[in-house]
Amino acid sequence: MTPTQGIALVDLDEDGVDRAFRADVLTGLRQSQKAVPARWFYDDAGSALFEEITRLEEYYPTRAETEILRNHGADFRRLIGPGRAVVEFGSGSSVKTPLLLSAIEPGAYVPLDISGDFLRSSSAALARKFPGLPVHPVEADFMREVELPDAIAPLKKLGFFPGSTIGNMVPRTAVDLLRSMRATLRGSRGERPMLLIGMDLVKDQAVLEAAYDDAKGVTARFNLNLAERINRELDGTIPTGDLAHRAIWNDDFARIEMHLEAMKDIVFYVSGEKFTMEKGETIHTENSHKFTRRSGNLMLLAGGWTPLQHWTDEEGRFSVTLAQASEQREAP
Ligand code: AVI
Repeated sequence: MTPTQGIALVDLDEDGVDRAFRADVLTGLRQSQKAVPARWFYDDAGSALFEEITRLEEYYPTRAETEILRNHGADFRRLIGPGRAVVEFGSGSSVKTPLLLSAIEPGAYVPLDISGDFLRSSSAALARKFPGLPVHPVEADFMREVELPDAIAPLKKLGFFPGSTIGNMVPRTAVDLLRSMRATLRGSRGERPMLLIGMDLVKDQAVLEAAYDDAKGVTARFNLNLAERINRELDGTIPTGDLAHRAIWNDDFARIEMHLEAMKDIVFYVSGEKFTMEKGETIHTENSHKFTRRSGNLMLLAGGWTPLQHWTDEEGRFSVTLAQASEQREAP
């Protein structure tokens, strides 16, 4: 894979339409189980709605992970040690990132994000909070191997991937990402990078379904915003009033699935192409996988990372795992 850095990440056509968005939507809507990749949730409206979700009573993951980061700073300091370059996959949260950085005395902070604007504003805020800490934002798609700035080449690396965003990927993609993170973080002198990763845990189905179908309807608006975005950006005519938000626990795959379900037979157009949905048919918009300590460990191992330590919040709802890049060959 070619490392990415500083390339144009959003490819717009002559009408200003994001080509990758259109391709993903049209391909997804042509399938027998209609599906649109969850990464397209996050336009400005979707990102603001996600922020609102993180503050909802029912949505425990953000609070539970913050509790872990707040309570285990001394462990992180002991196991990770000072002087590492913290490479965050995503722009960083104003609460979680400072908790980690103030616990471990890092040598540098490198946020990686595909969205340049958000990356620059969150990096500037962080640099103000930690004067003296070198901050090197990199605009890149972290799903692929990324070339890190030369300035941090001498430092050992710690990858930071909070939020259980790994759970939004199907296992094959999650393992591909873990492998490319390993390639991004590996040092030239063969030192083994570390990774601190958040994973949401399997729990009572009612708690999970409520977290993805809250009483105020914010998650429903977040889900429907995807259809509205298709209408706004791709000349869509989806009758969003005829779609209902669904959050369903899939026990075989240990994941919450979000869907948009047609409440009656509908016909609509996207970028000039005609689509139909029968009453009860859905567009699958998101998977949010939940883990156990063992299933999380297995996924890390499959991606080339050896788990070292695992923490949960007091109620055992969410986990943070510290892992280290596995030796190339492990017996047996
Ligand atoms: C970003 N991601 C980890 C969230 C999750 O919990 O899967 C996205 C989300 N979807 C609905 N609510 C929150």
